[in-house]
Amino acid sequence: MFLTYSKGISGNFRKSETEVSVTAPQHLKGELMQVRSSIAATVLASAMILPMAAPALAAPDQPSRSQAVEKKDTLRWVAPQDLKIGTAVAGGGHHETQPYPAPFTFDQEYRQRLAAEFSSVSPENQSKWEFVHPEHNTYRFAEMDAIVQFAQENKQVVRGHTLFWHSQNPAWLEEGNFSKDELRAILKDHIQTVVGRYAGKIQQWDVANEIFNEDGTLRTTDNIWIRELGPEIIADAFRWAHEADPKAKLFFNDYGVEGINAKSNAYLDLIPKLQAQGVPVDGFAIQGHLSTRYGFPGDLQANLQRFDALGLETAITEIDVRMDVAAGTTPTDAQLATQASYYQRALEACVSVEECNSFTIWGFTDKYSWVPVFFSGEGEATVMWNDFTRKPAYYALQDTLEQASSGRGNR
Ligand code: 9MR
Repeated sequence: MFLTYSKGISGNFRKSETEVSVTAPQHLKGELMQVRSSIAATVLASAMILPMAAPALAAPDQPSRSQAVEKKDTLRWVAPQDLKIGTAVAGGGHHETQPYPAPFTFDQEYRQRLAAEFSSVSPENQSKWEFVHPEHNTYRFAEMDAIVQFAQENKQVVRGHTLFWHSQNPAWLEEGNFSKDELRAILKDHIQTVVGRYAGKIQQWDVANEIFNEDGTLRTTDNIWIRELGPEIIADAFRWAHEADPKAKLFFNDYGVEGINAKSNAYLDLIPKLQAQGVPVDGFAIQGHLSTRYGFPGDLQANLQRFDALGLETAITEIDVRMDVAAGTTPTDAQLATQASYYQRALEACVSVEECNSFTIWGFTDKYSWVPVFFSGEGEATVMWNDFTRKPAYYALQDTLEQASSGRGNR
């Protein structure tokens, strides 16, 4: 299922490099080979004033007023109440020879920022098949349970990710030679077990992830469910999820659908057809993995708008903006400004669309980011440096949220 490639890890911040070997998931096959990662050896003191422990907050969407002095500078504080501002919770990924960090379990500053800055959290890998269902009859819920509990304690919503995907499936499933009936039963059991466990505690589920190819055709070869059970199984996945948690909003989620193109057109075509059959689809989510190598997708807002016009919720679910950074160098001011403008324009697009209610960044600090592990020569894709200090991109988001709050009202 995985291919092997090599990468270098700098033991100190963009200094020495050591070649090691890691595996890349199927869905990134062919995309990435030589990669480089920079990880700060030490965490510097934060410039922000924050409480020592992740607090239990008083209001459903914002920190309590009594902590206003410390908190009102954060993203969730300045965001409009009807817009969730989220992040992936790092952990559980494919960094086999560089054990993927799970900072949520040990990094207190990470946890404090996670609580203080965000009103929505997404398990980066901890609710994917491979992680949560490692053996046929074994579920592994501890990590996801902890994230959901943390979210509840900090008045955050959770985006579940994901139930129906071609990647990060366990070997027992992909190589199991199951009959069609068995596969169908396995999928139903998985969806109802996982969604049912967290019923009432998940705001949005990415039910189906990345089901289309770039040309708008269904992934009929690499998606085991579509290949073995036919496209009709997509509707069943949504139905089973809805049965297990009628309150959760159920989404399609994909990358490469930021603009109006063959892939996003395919979703625009599919979703109304499913809805006409009574299939409970609530939303369309755009991941937003961007690179400054390419222009900003200027039709993002128009694209979101046409899904909104169908009566769907929309969301940006995984945005990051990577840039070219040679080993031993730091991004230039111009690079940082370009990155900031991409984040800002994406957020502006979302806030301009009525039912775009959730904007999630795929990790908030370069200290824990999937990007340099997967993209050779690119990195620095998040809004905070390794030491949690804020980049121009952070302030661009903060300013945009502040403006959106006055525009959308309801503070
Ligand atoms: O960030 C995730 C990383 O830790 C994993 O190793 C990787 C493996 O596929 O998946 C990353 O998250 C992906 C997300 O689940 C779906 N959209 C693309 C994301 C980046 O690959």
